[in-house]
Amino acid sequence: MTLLNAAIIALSIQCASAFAPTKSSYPRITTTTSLSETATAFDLNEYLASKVGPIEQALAASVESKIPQTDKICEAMSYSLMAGGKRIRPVLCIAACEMFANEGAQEKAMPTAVALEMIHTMSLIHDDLPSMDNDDLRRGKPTCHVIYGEDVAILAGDSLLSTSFEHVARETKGVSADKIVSVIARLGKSVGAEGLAGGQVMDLECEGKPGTTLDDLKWIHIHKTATLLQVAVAAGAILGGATDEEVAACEKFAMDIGLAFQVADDILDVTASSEDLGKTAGKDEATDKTTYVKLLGLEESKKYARDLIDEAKECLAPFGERAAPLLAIADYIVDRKN
Ligand code: GRG
Repeated sequence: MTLLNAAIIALSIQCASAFAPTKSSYPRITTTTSLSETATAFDLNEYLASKVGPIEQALAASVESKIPQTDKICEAMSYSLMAGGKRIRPVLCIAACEMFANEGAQEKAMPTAVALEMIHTMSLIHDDLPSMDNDDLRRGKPTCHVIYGEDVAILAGDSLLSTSFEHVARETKGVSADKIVSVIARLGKSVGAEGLAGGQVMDLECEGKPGTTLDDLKWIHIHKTATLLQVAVAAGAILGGATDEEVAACEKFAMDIGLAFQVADDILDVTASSEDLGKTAGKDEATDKTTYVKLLGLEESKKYARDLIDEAKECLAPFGERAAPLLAIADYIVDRKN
């Protein structure tokens, strides 16, 4: 560990509470959806504040150790799962479910919302490992392997992944078995070769490789980032009782916001501080990573992200005012500061 990394970790431990998942992690946005017929004043902050508390509670309960022998692995899982984070994927899942279900949407979607955050956290733990991105700071805290060692961190990630599927299967209530199976299949696909793992391998292959194209970059980010956001929205829609056609519209929406999410991430890497991000800023440039900012420039990247969001929002036009939370989250994705 370099002296600089040790200093960052010491500072981050002191500042950890500043990054805790509070309402203030989100910018205050009052958004008006631009779809003329459904224009709705919608307070995203109020919405997020009402969702994040129950999500945090469900997350904490999902990794409690039940026997002394599992205390260590559960502590490592909980350390990363409960380290903060914007909880975008769980919120998207619940919001999509609410768009279709007339009652009990949050209860129906919560186990999948938890599973999505478990999978996402697993990917962050593994992404930060010395053999991958080798990072010491995540969500404003030292990374899992810095605290628990590489061996336990790998196992904590693995355990979060397998527990995510178990959690959906065991805990989802009031939804038919075929819908639950469809959700689990989608979650599984989003992690494998056509999801996180495939995207990460392509990313590693392109690292420092001259000639990486926009198409390569798009493939990487669709699989590393957008696919899990897509599953979050599609799963919520399925659990809420959407038809196949409605699920397809949600998937198109989510793919666009997922890609925009990653373009925004590339932008934040050059425009935000490590303190704001809760992870090492400027890492992409330091490691000569191909990013949207590198290929398109800062201004063009901002325009691309905004265009994707506008396109995404059109997909939800058929759902009228019920789409207001998802439309507001779409705007937040490109307006966020961390
Ligand atoms: C082990 C099977 C297996 C797969 C993992 C390591 C890996 C393969 C993939 C890496 C995926 C990765 C880290 C993608 C980046 C996604 C991204 C934009 C993360 C930041 O998400 P935010 O901003 O973070 O939602 P918070 O902390 O707010 O949750």
